[in-house]
Amino acid sequence: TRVENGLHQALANNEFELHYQPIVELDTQRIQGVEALIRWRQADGKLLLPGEFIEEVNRVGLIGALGEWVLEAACKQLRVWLDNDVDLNMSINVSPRHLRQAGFDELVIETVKRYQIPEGRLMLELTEEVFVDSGISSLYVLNEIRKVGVRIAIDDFGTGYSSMRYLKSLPIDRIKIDRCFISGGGGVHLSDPMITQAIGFLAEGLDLDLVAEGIETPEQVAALKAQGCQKGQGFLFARPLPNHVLINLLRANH
Ligand code: G
Ligand code: G
Ligand code: MN
Ligand code: NA
Repeated sequence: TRVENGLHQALANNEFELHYQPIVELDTQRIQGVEALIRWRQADGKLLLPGEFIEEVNRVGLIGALGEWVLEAACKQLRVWLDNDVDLNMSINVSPRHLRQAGFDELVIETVKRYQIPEGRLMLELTEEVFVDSGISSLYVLNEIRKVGVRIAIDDFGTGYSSMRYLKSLPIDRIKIDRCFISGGGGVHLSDPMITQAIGFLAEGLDLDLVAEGIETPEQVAALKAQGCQKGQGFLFARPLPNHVLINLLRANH
């Protein structure tokens, strides 16, 4: 198809880029990490967001190739940051379909070793569907990846088939509360304070790191802090930024 050709060319021509959205400590606003989000810079300069092409990439069977590009680009950037004393953790989004492909664990382990990524610096964000019904083999893959110090987050938590039964035994390090419970209603207050509180209890009881997504107002920060949530991400702090803008922001912040 036309899209398929376009994607192959885009990969060959390096038309993809990663932007980085800060993840901050709510108490101090210190930036402790970033989430990498892919963009497609087309030949005419137009920037496409993942919502405009990820589904198509999946459909034409190129999600593995794209996921491999993202992993490589993220680890390369992380290595540059670490070599320049930029103290950041990196989270990347992984498509469930890519995770299920044979060799995904070897790919991650090989890449992390080649860039000498220290333990705890790289995190993979996966949506709940991965954990609910993808079975034993995905769990094996996640365990192998964790052995080399790569962490695992459940993304968009609360919107999928959150299974309390599996949560306890799964190889997970972090829960990311979906932004619909934070700013989904459009008001200045938390959209769903009861739900954020409940997820907070769950994270604390299971000893999981917790990040609130989609924070847009100071009122939401105050309410989350009062509930014990210590990390957040959202337009209030920063949008996804190209590397040079992120670096300037870090300089201004420290
Ligand atoms: O800004 P935003 O439009 O960047 O991201 C929209 C969605 O696209 C998010 O749900 C995110 O999980 C997904 N996404 C962003 N970057 C990547 C990526 O590198 N790989 C995959 N598989 N999904 C991504
Ligand atoms: O599904 P995932 O969590 O990976 O999605 C990240 C997406 O959320 C990106 O498209 C990013 O641009 C968007 N996003 C990040 N912060 C905010 C926010 O504060 N408000 C809104 N509406 N979207 C946000
Ligand atoms: Mn994400
Ligand atoms: Na999310």
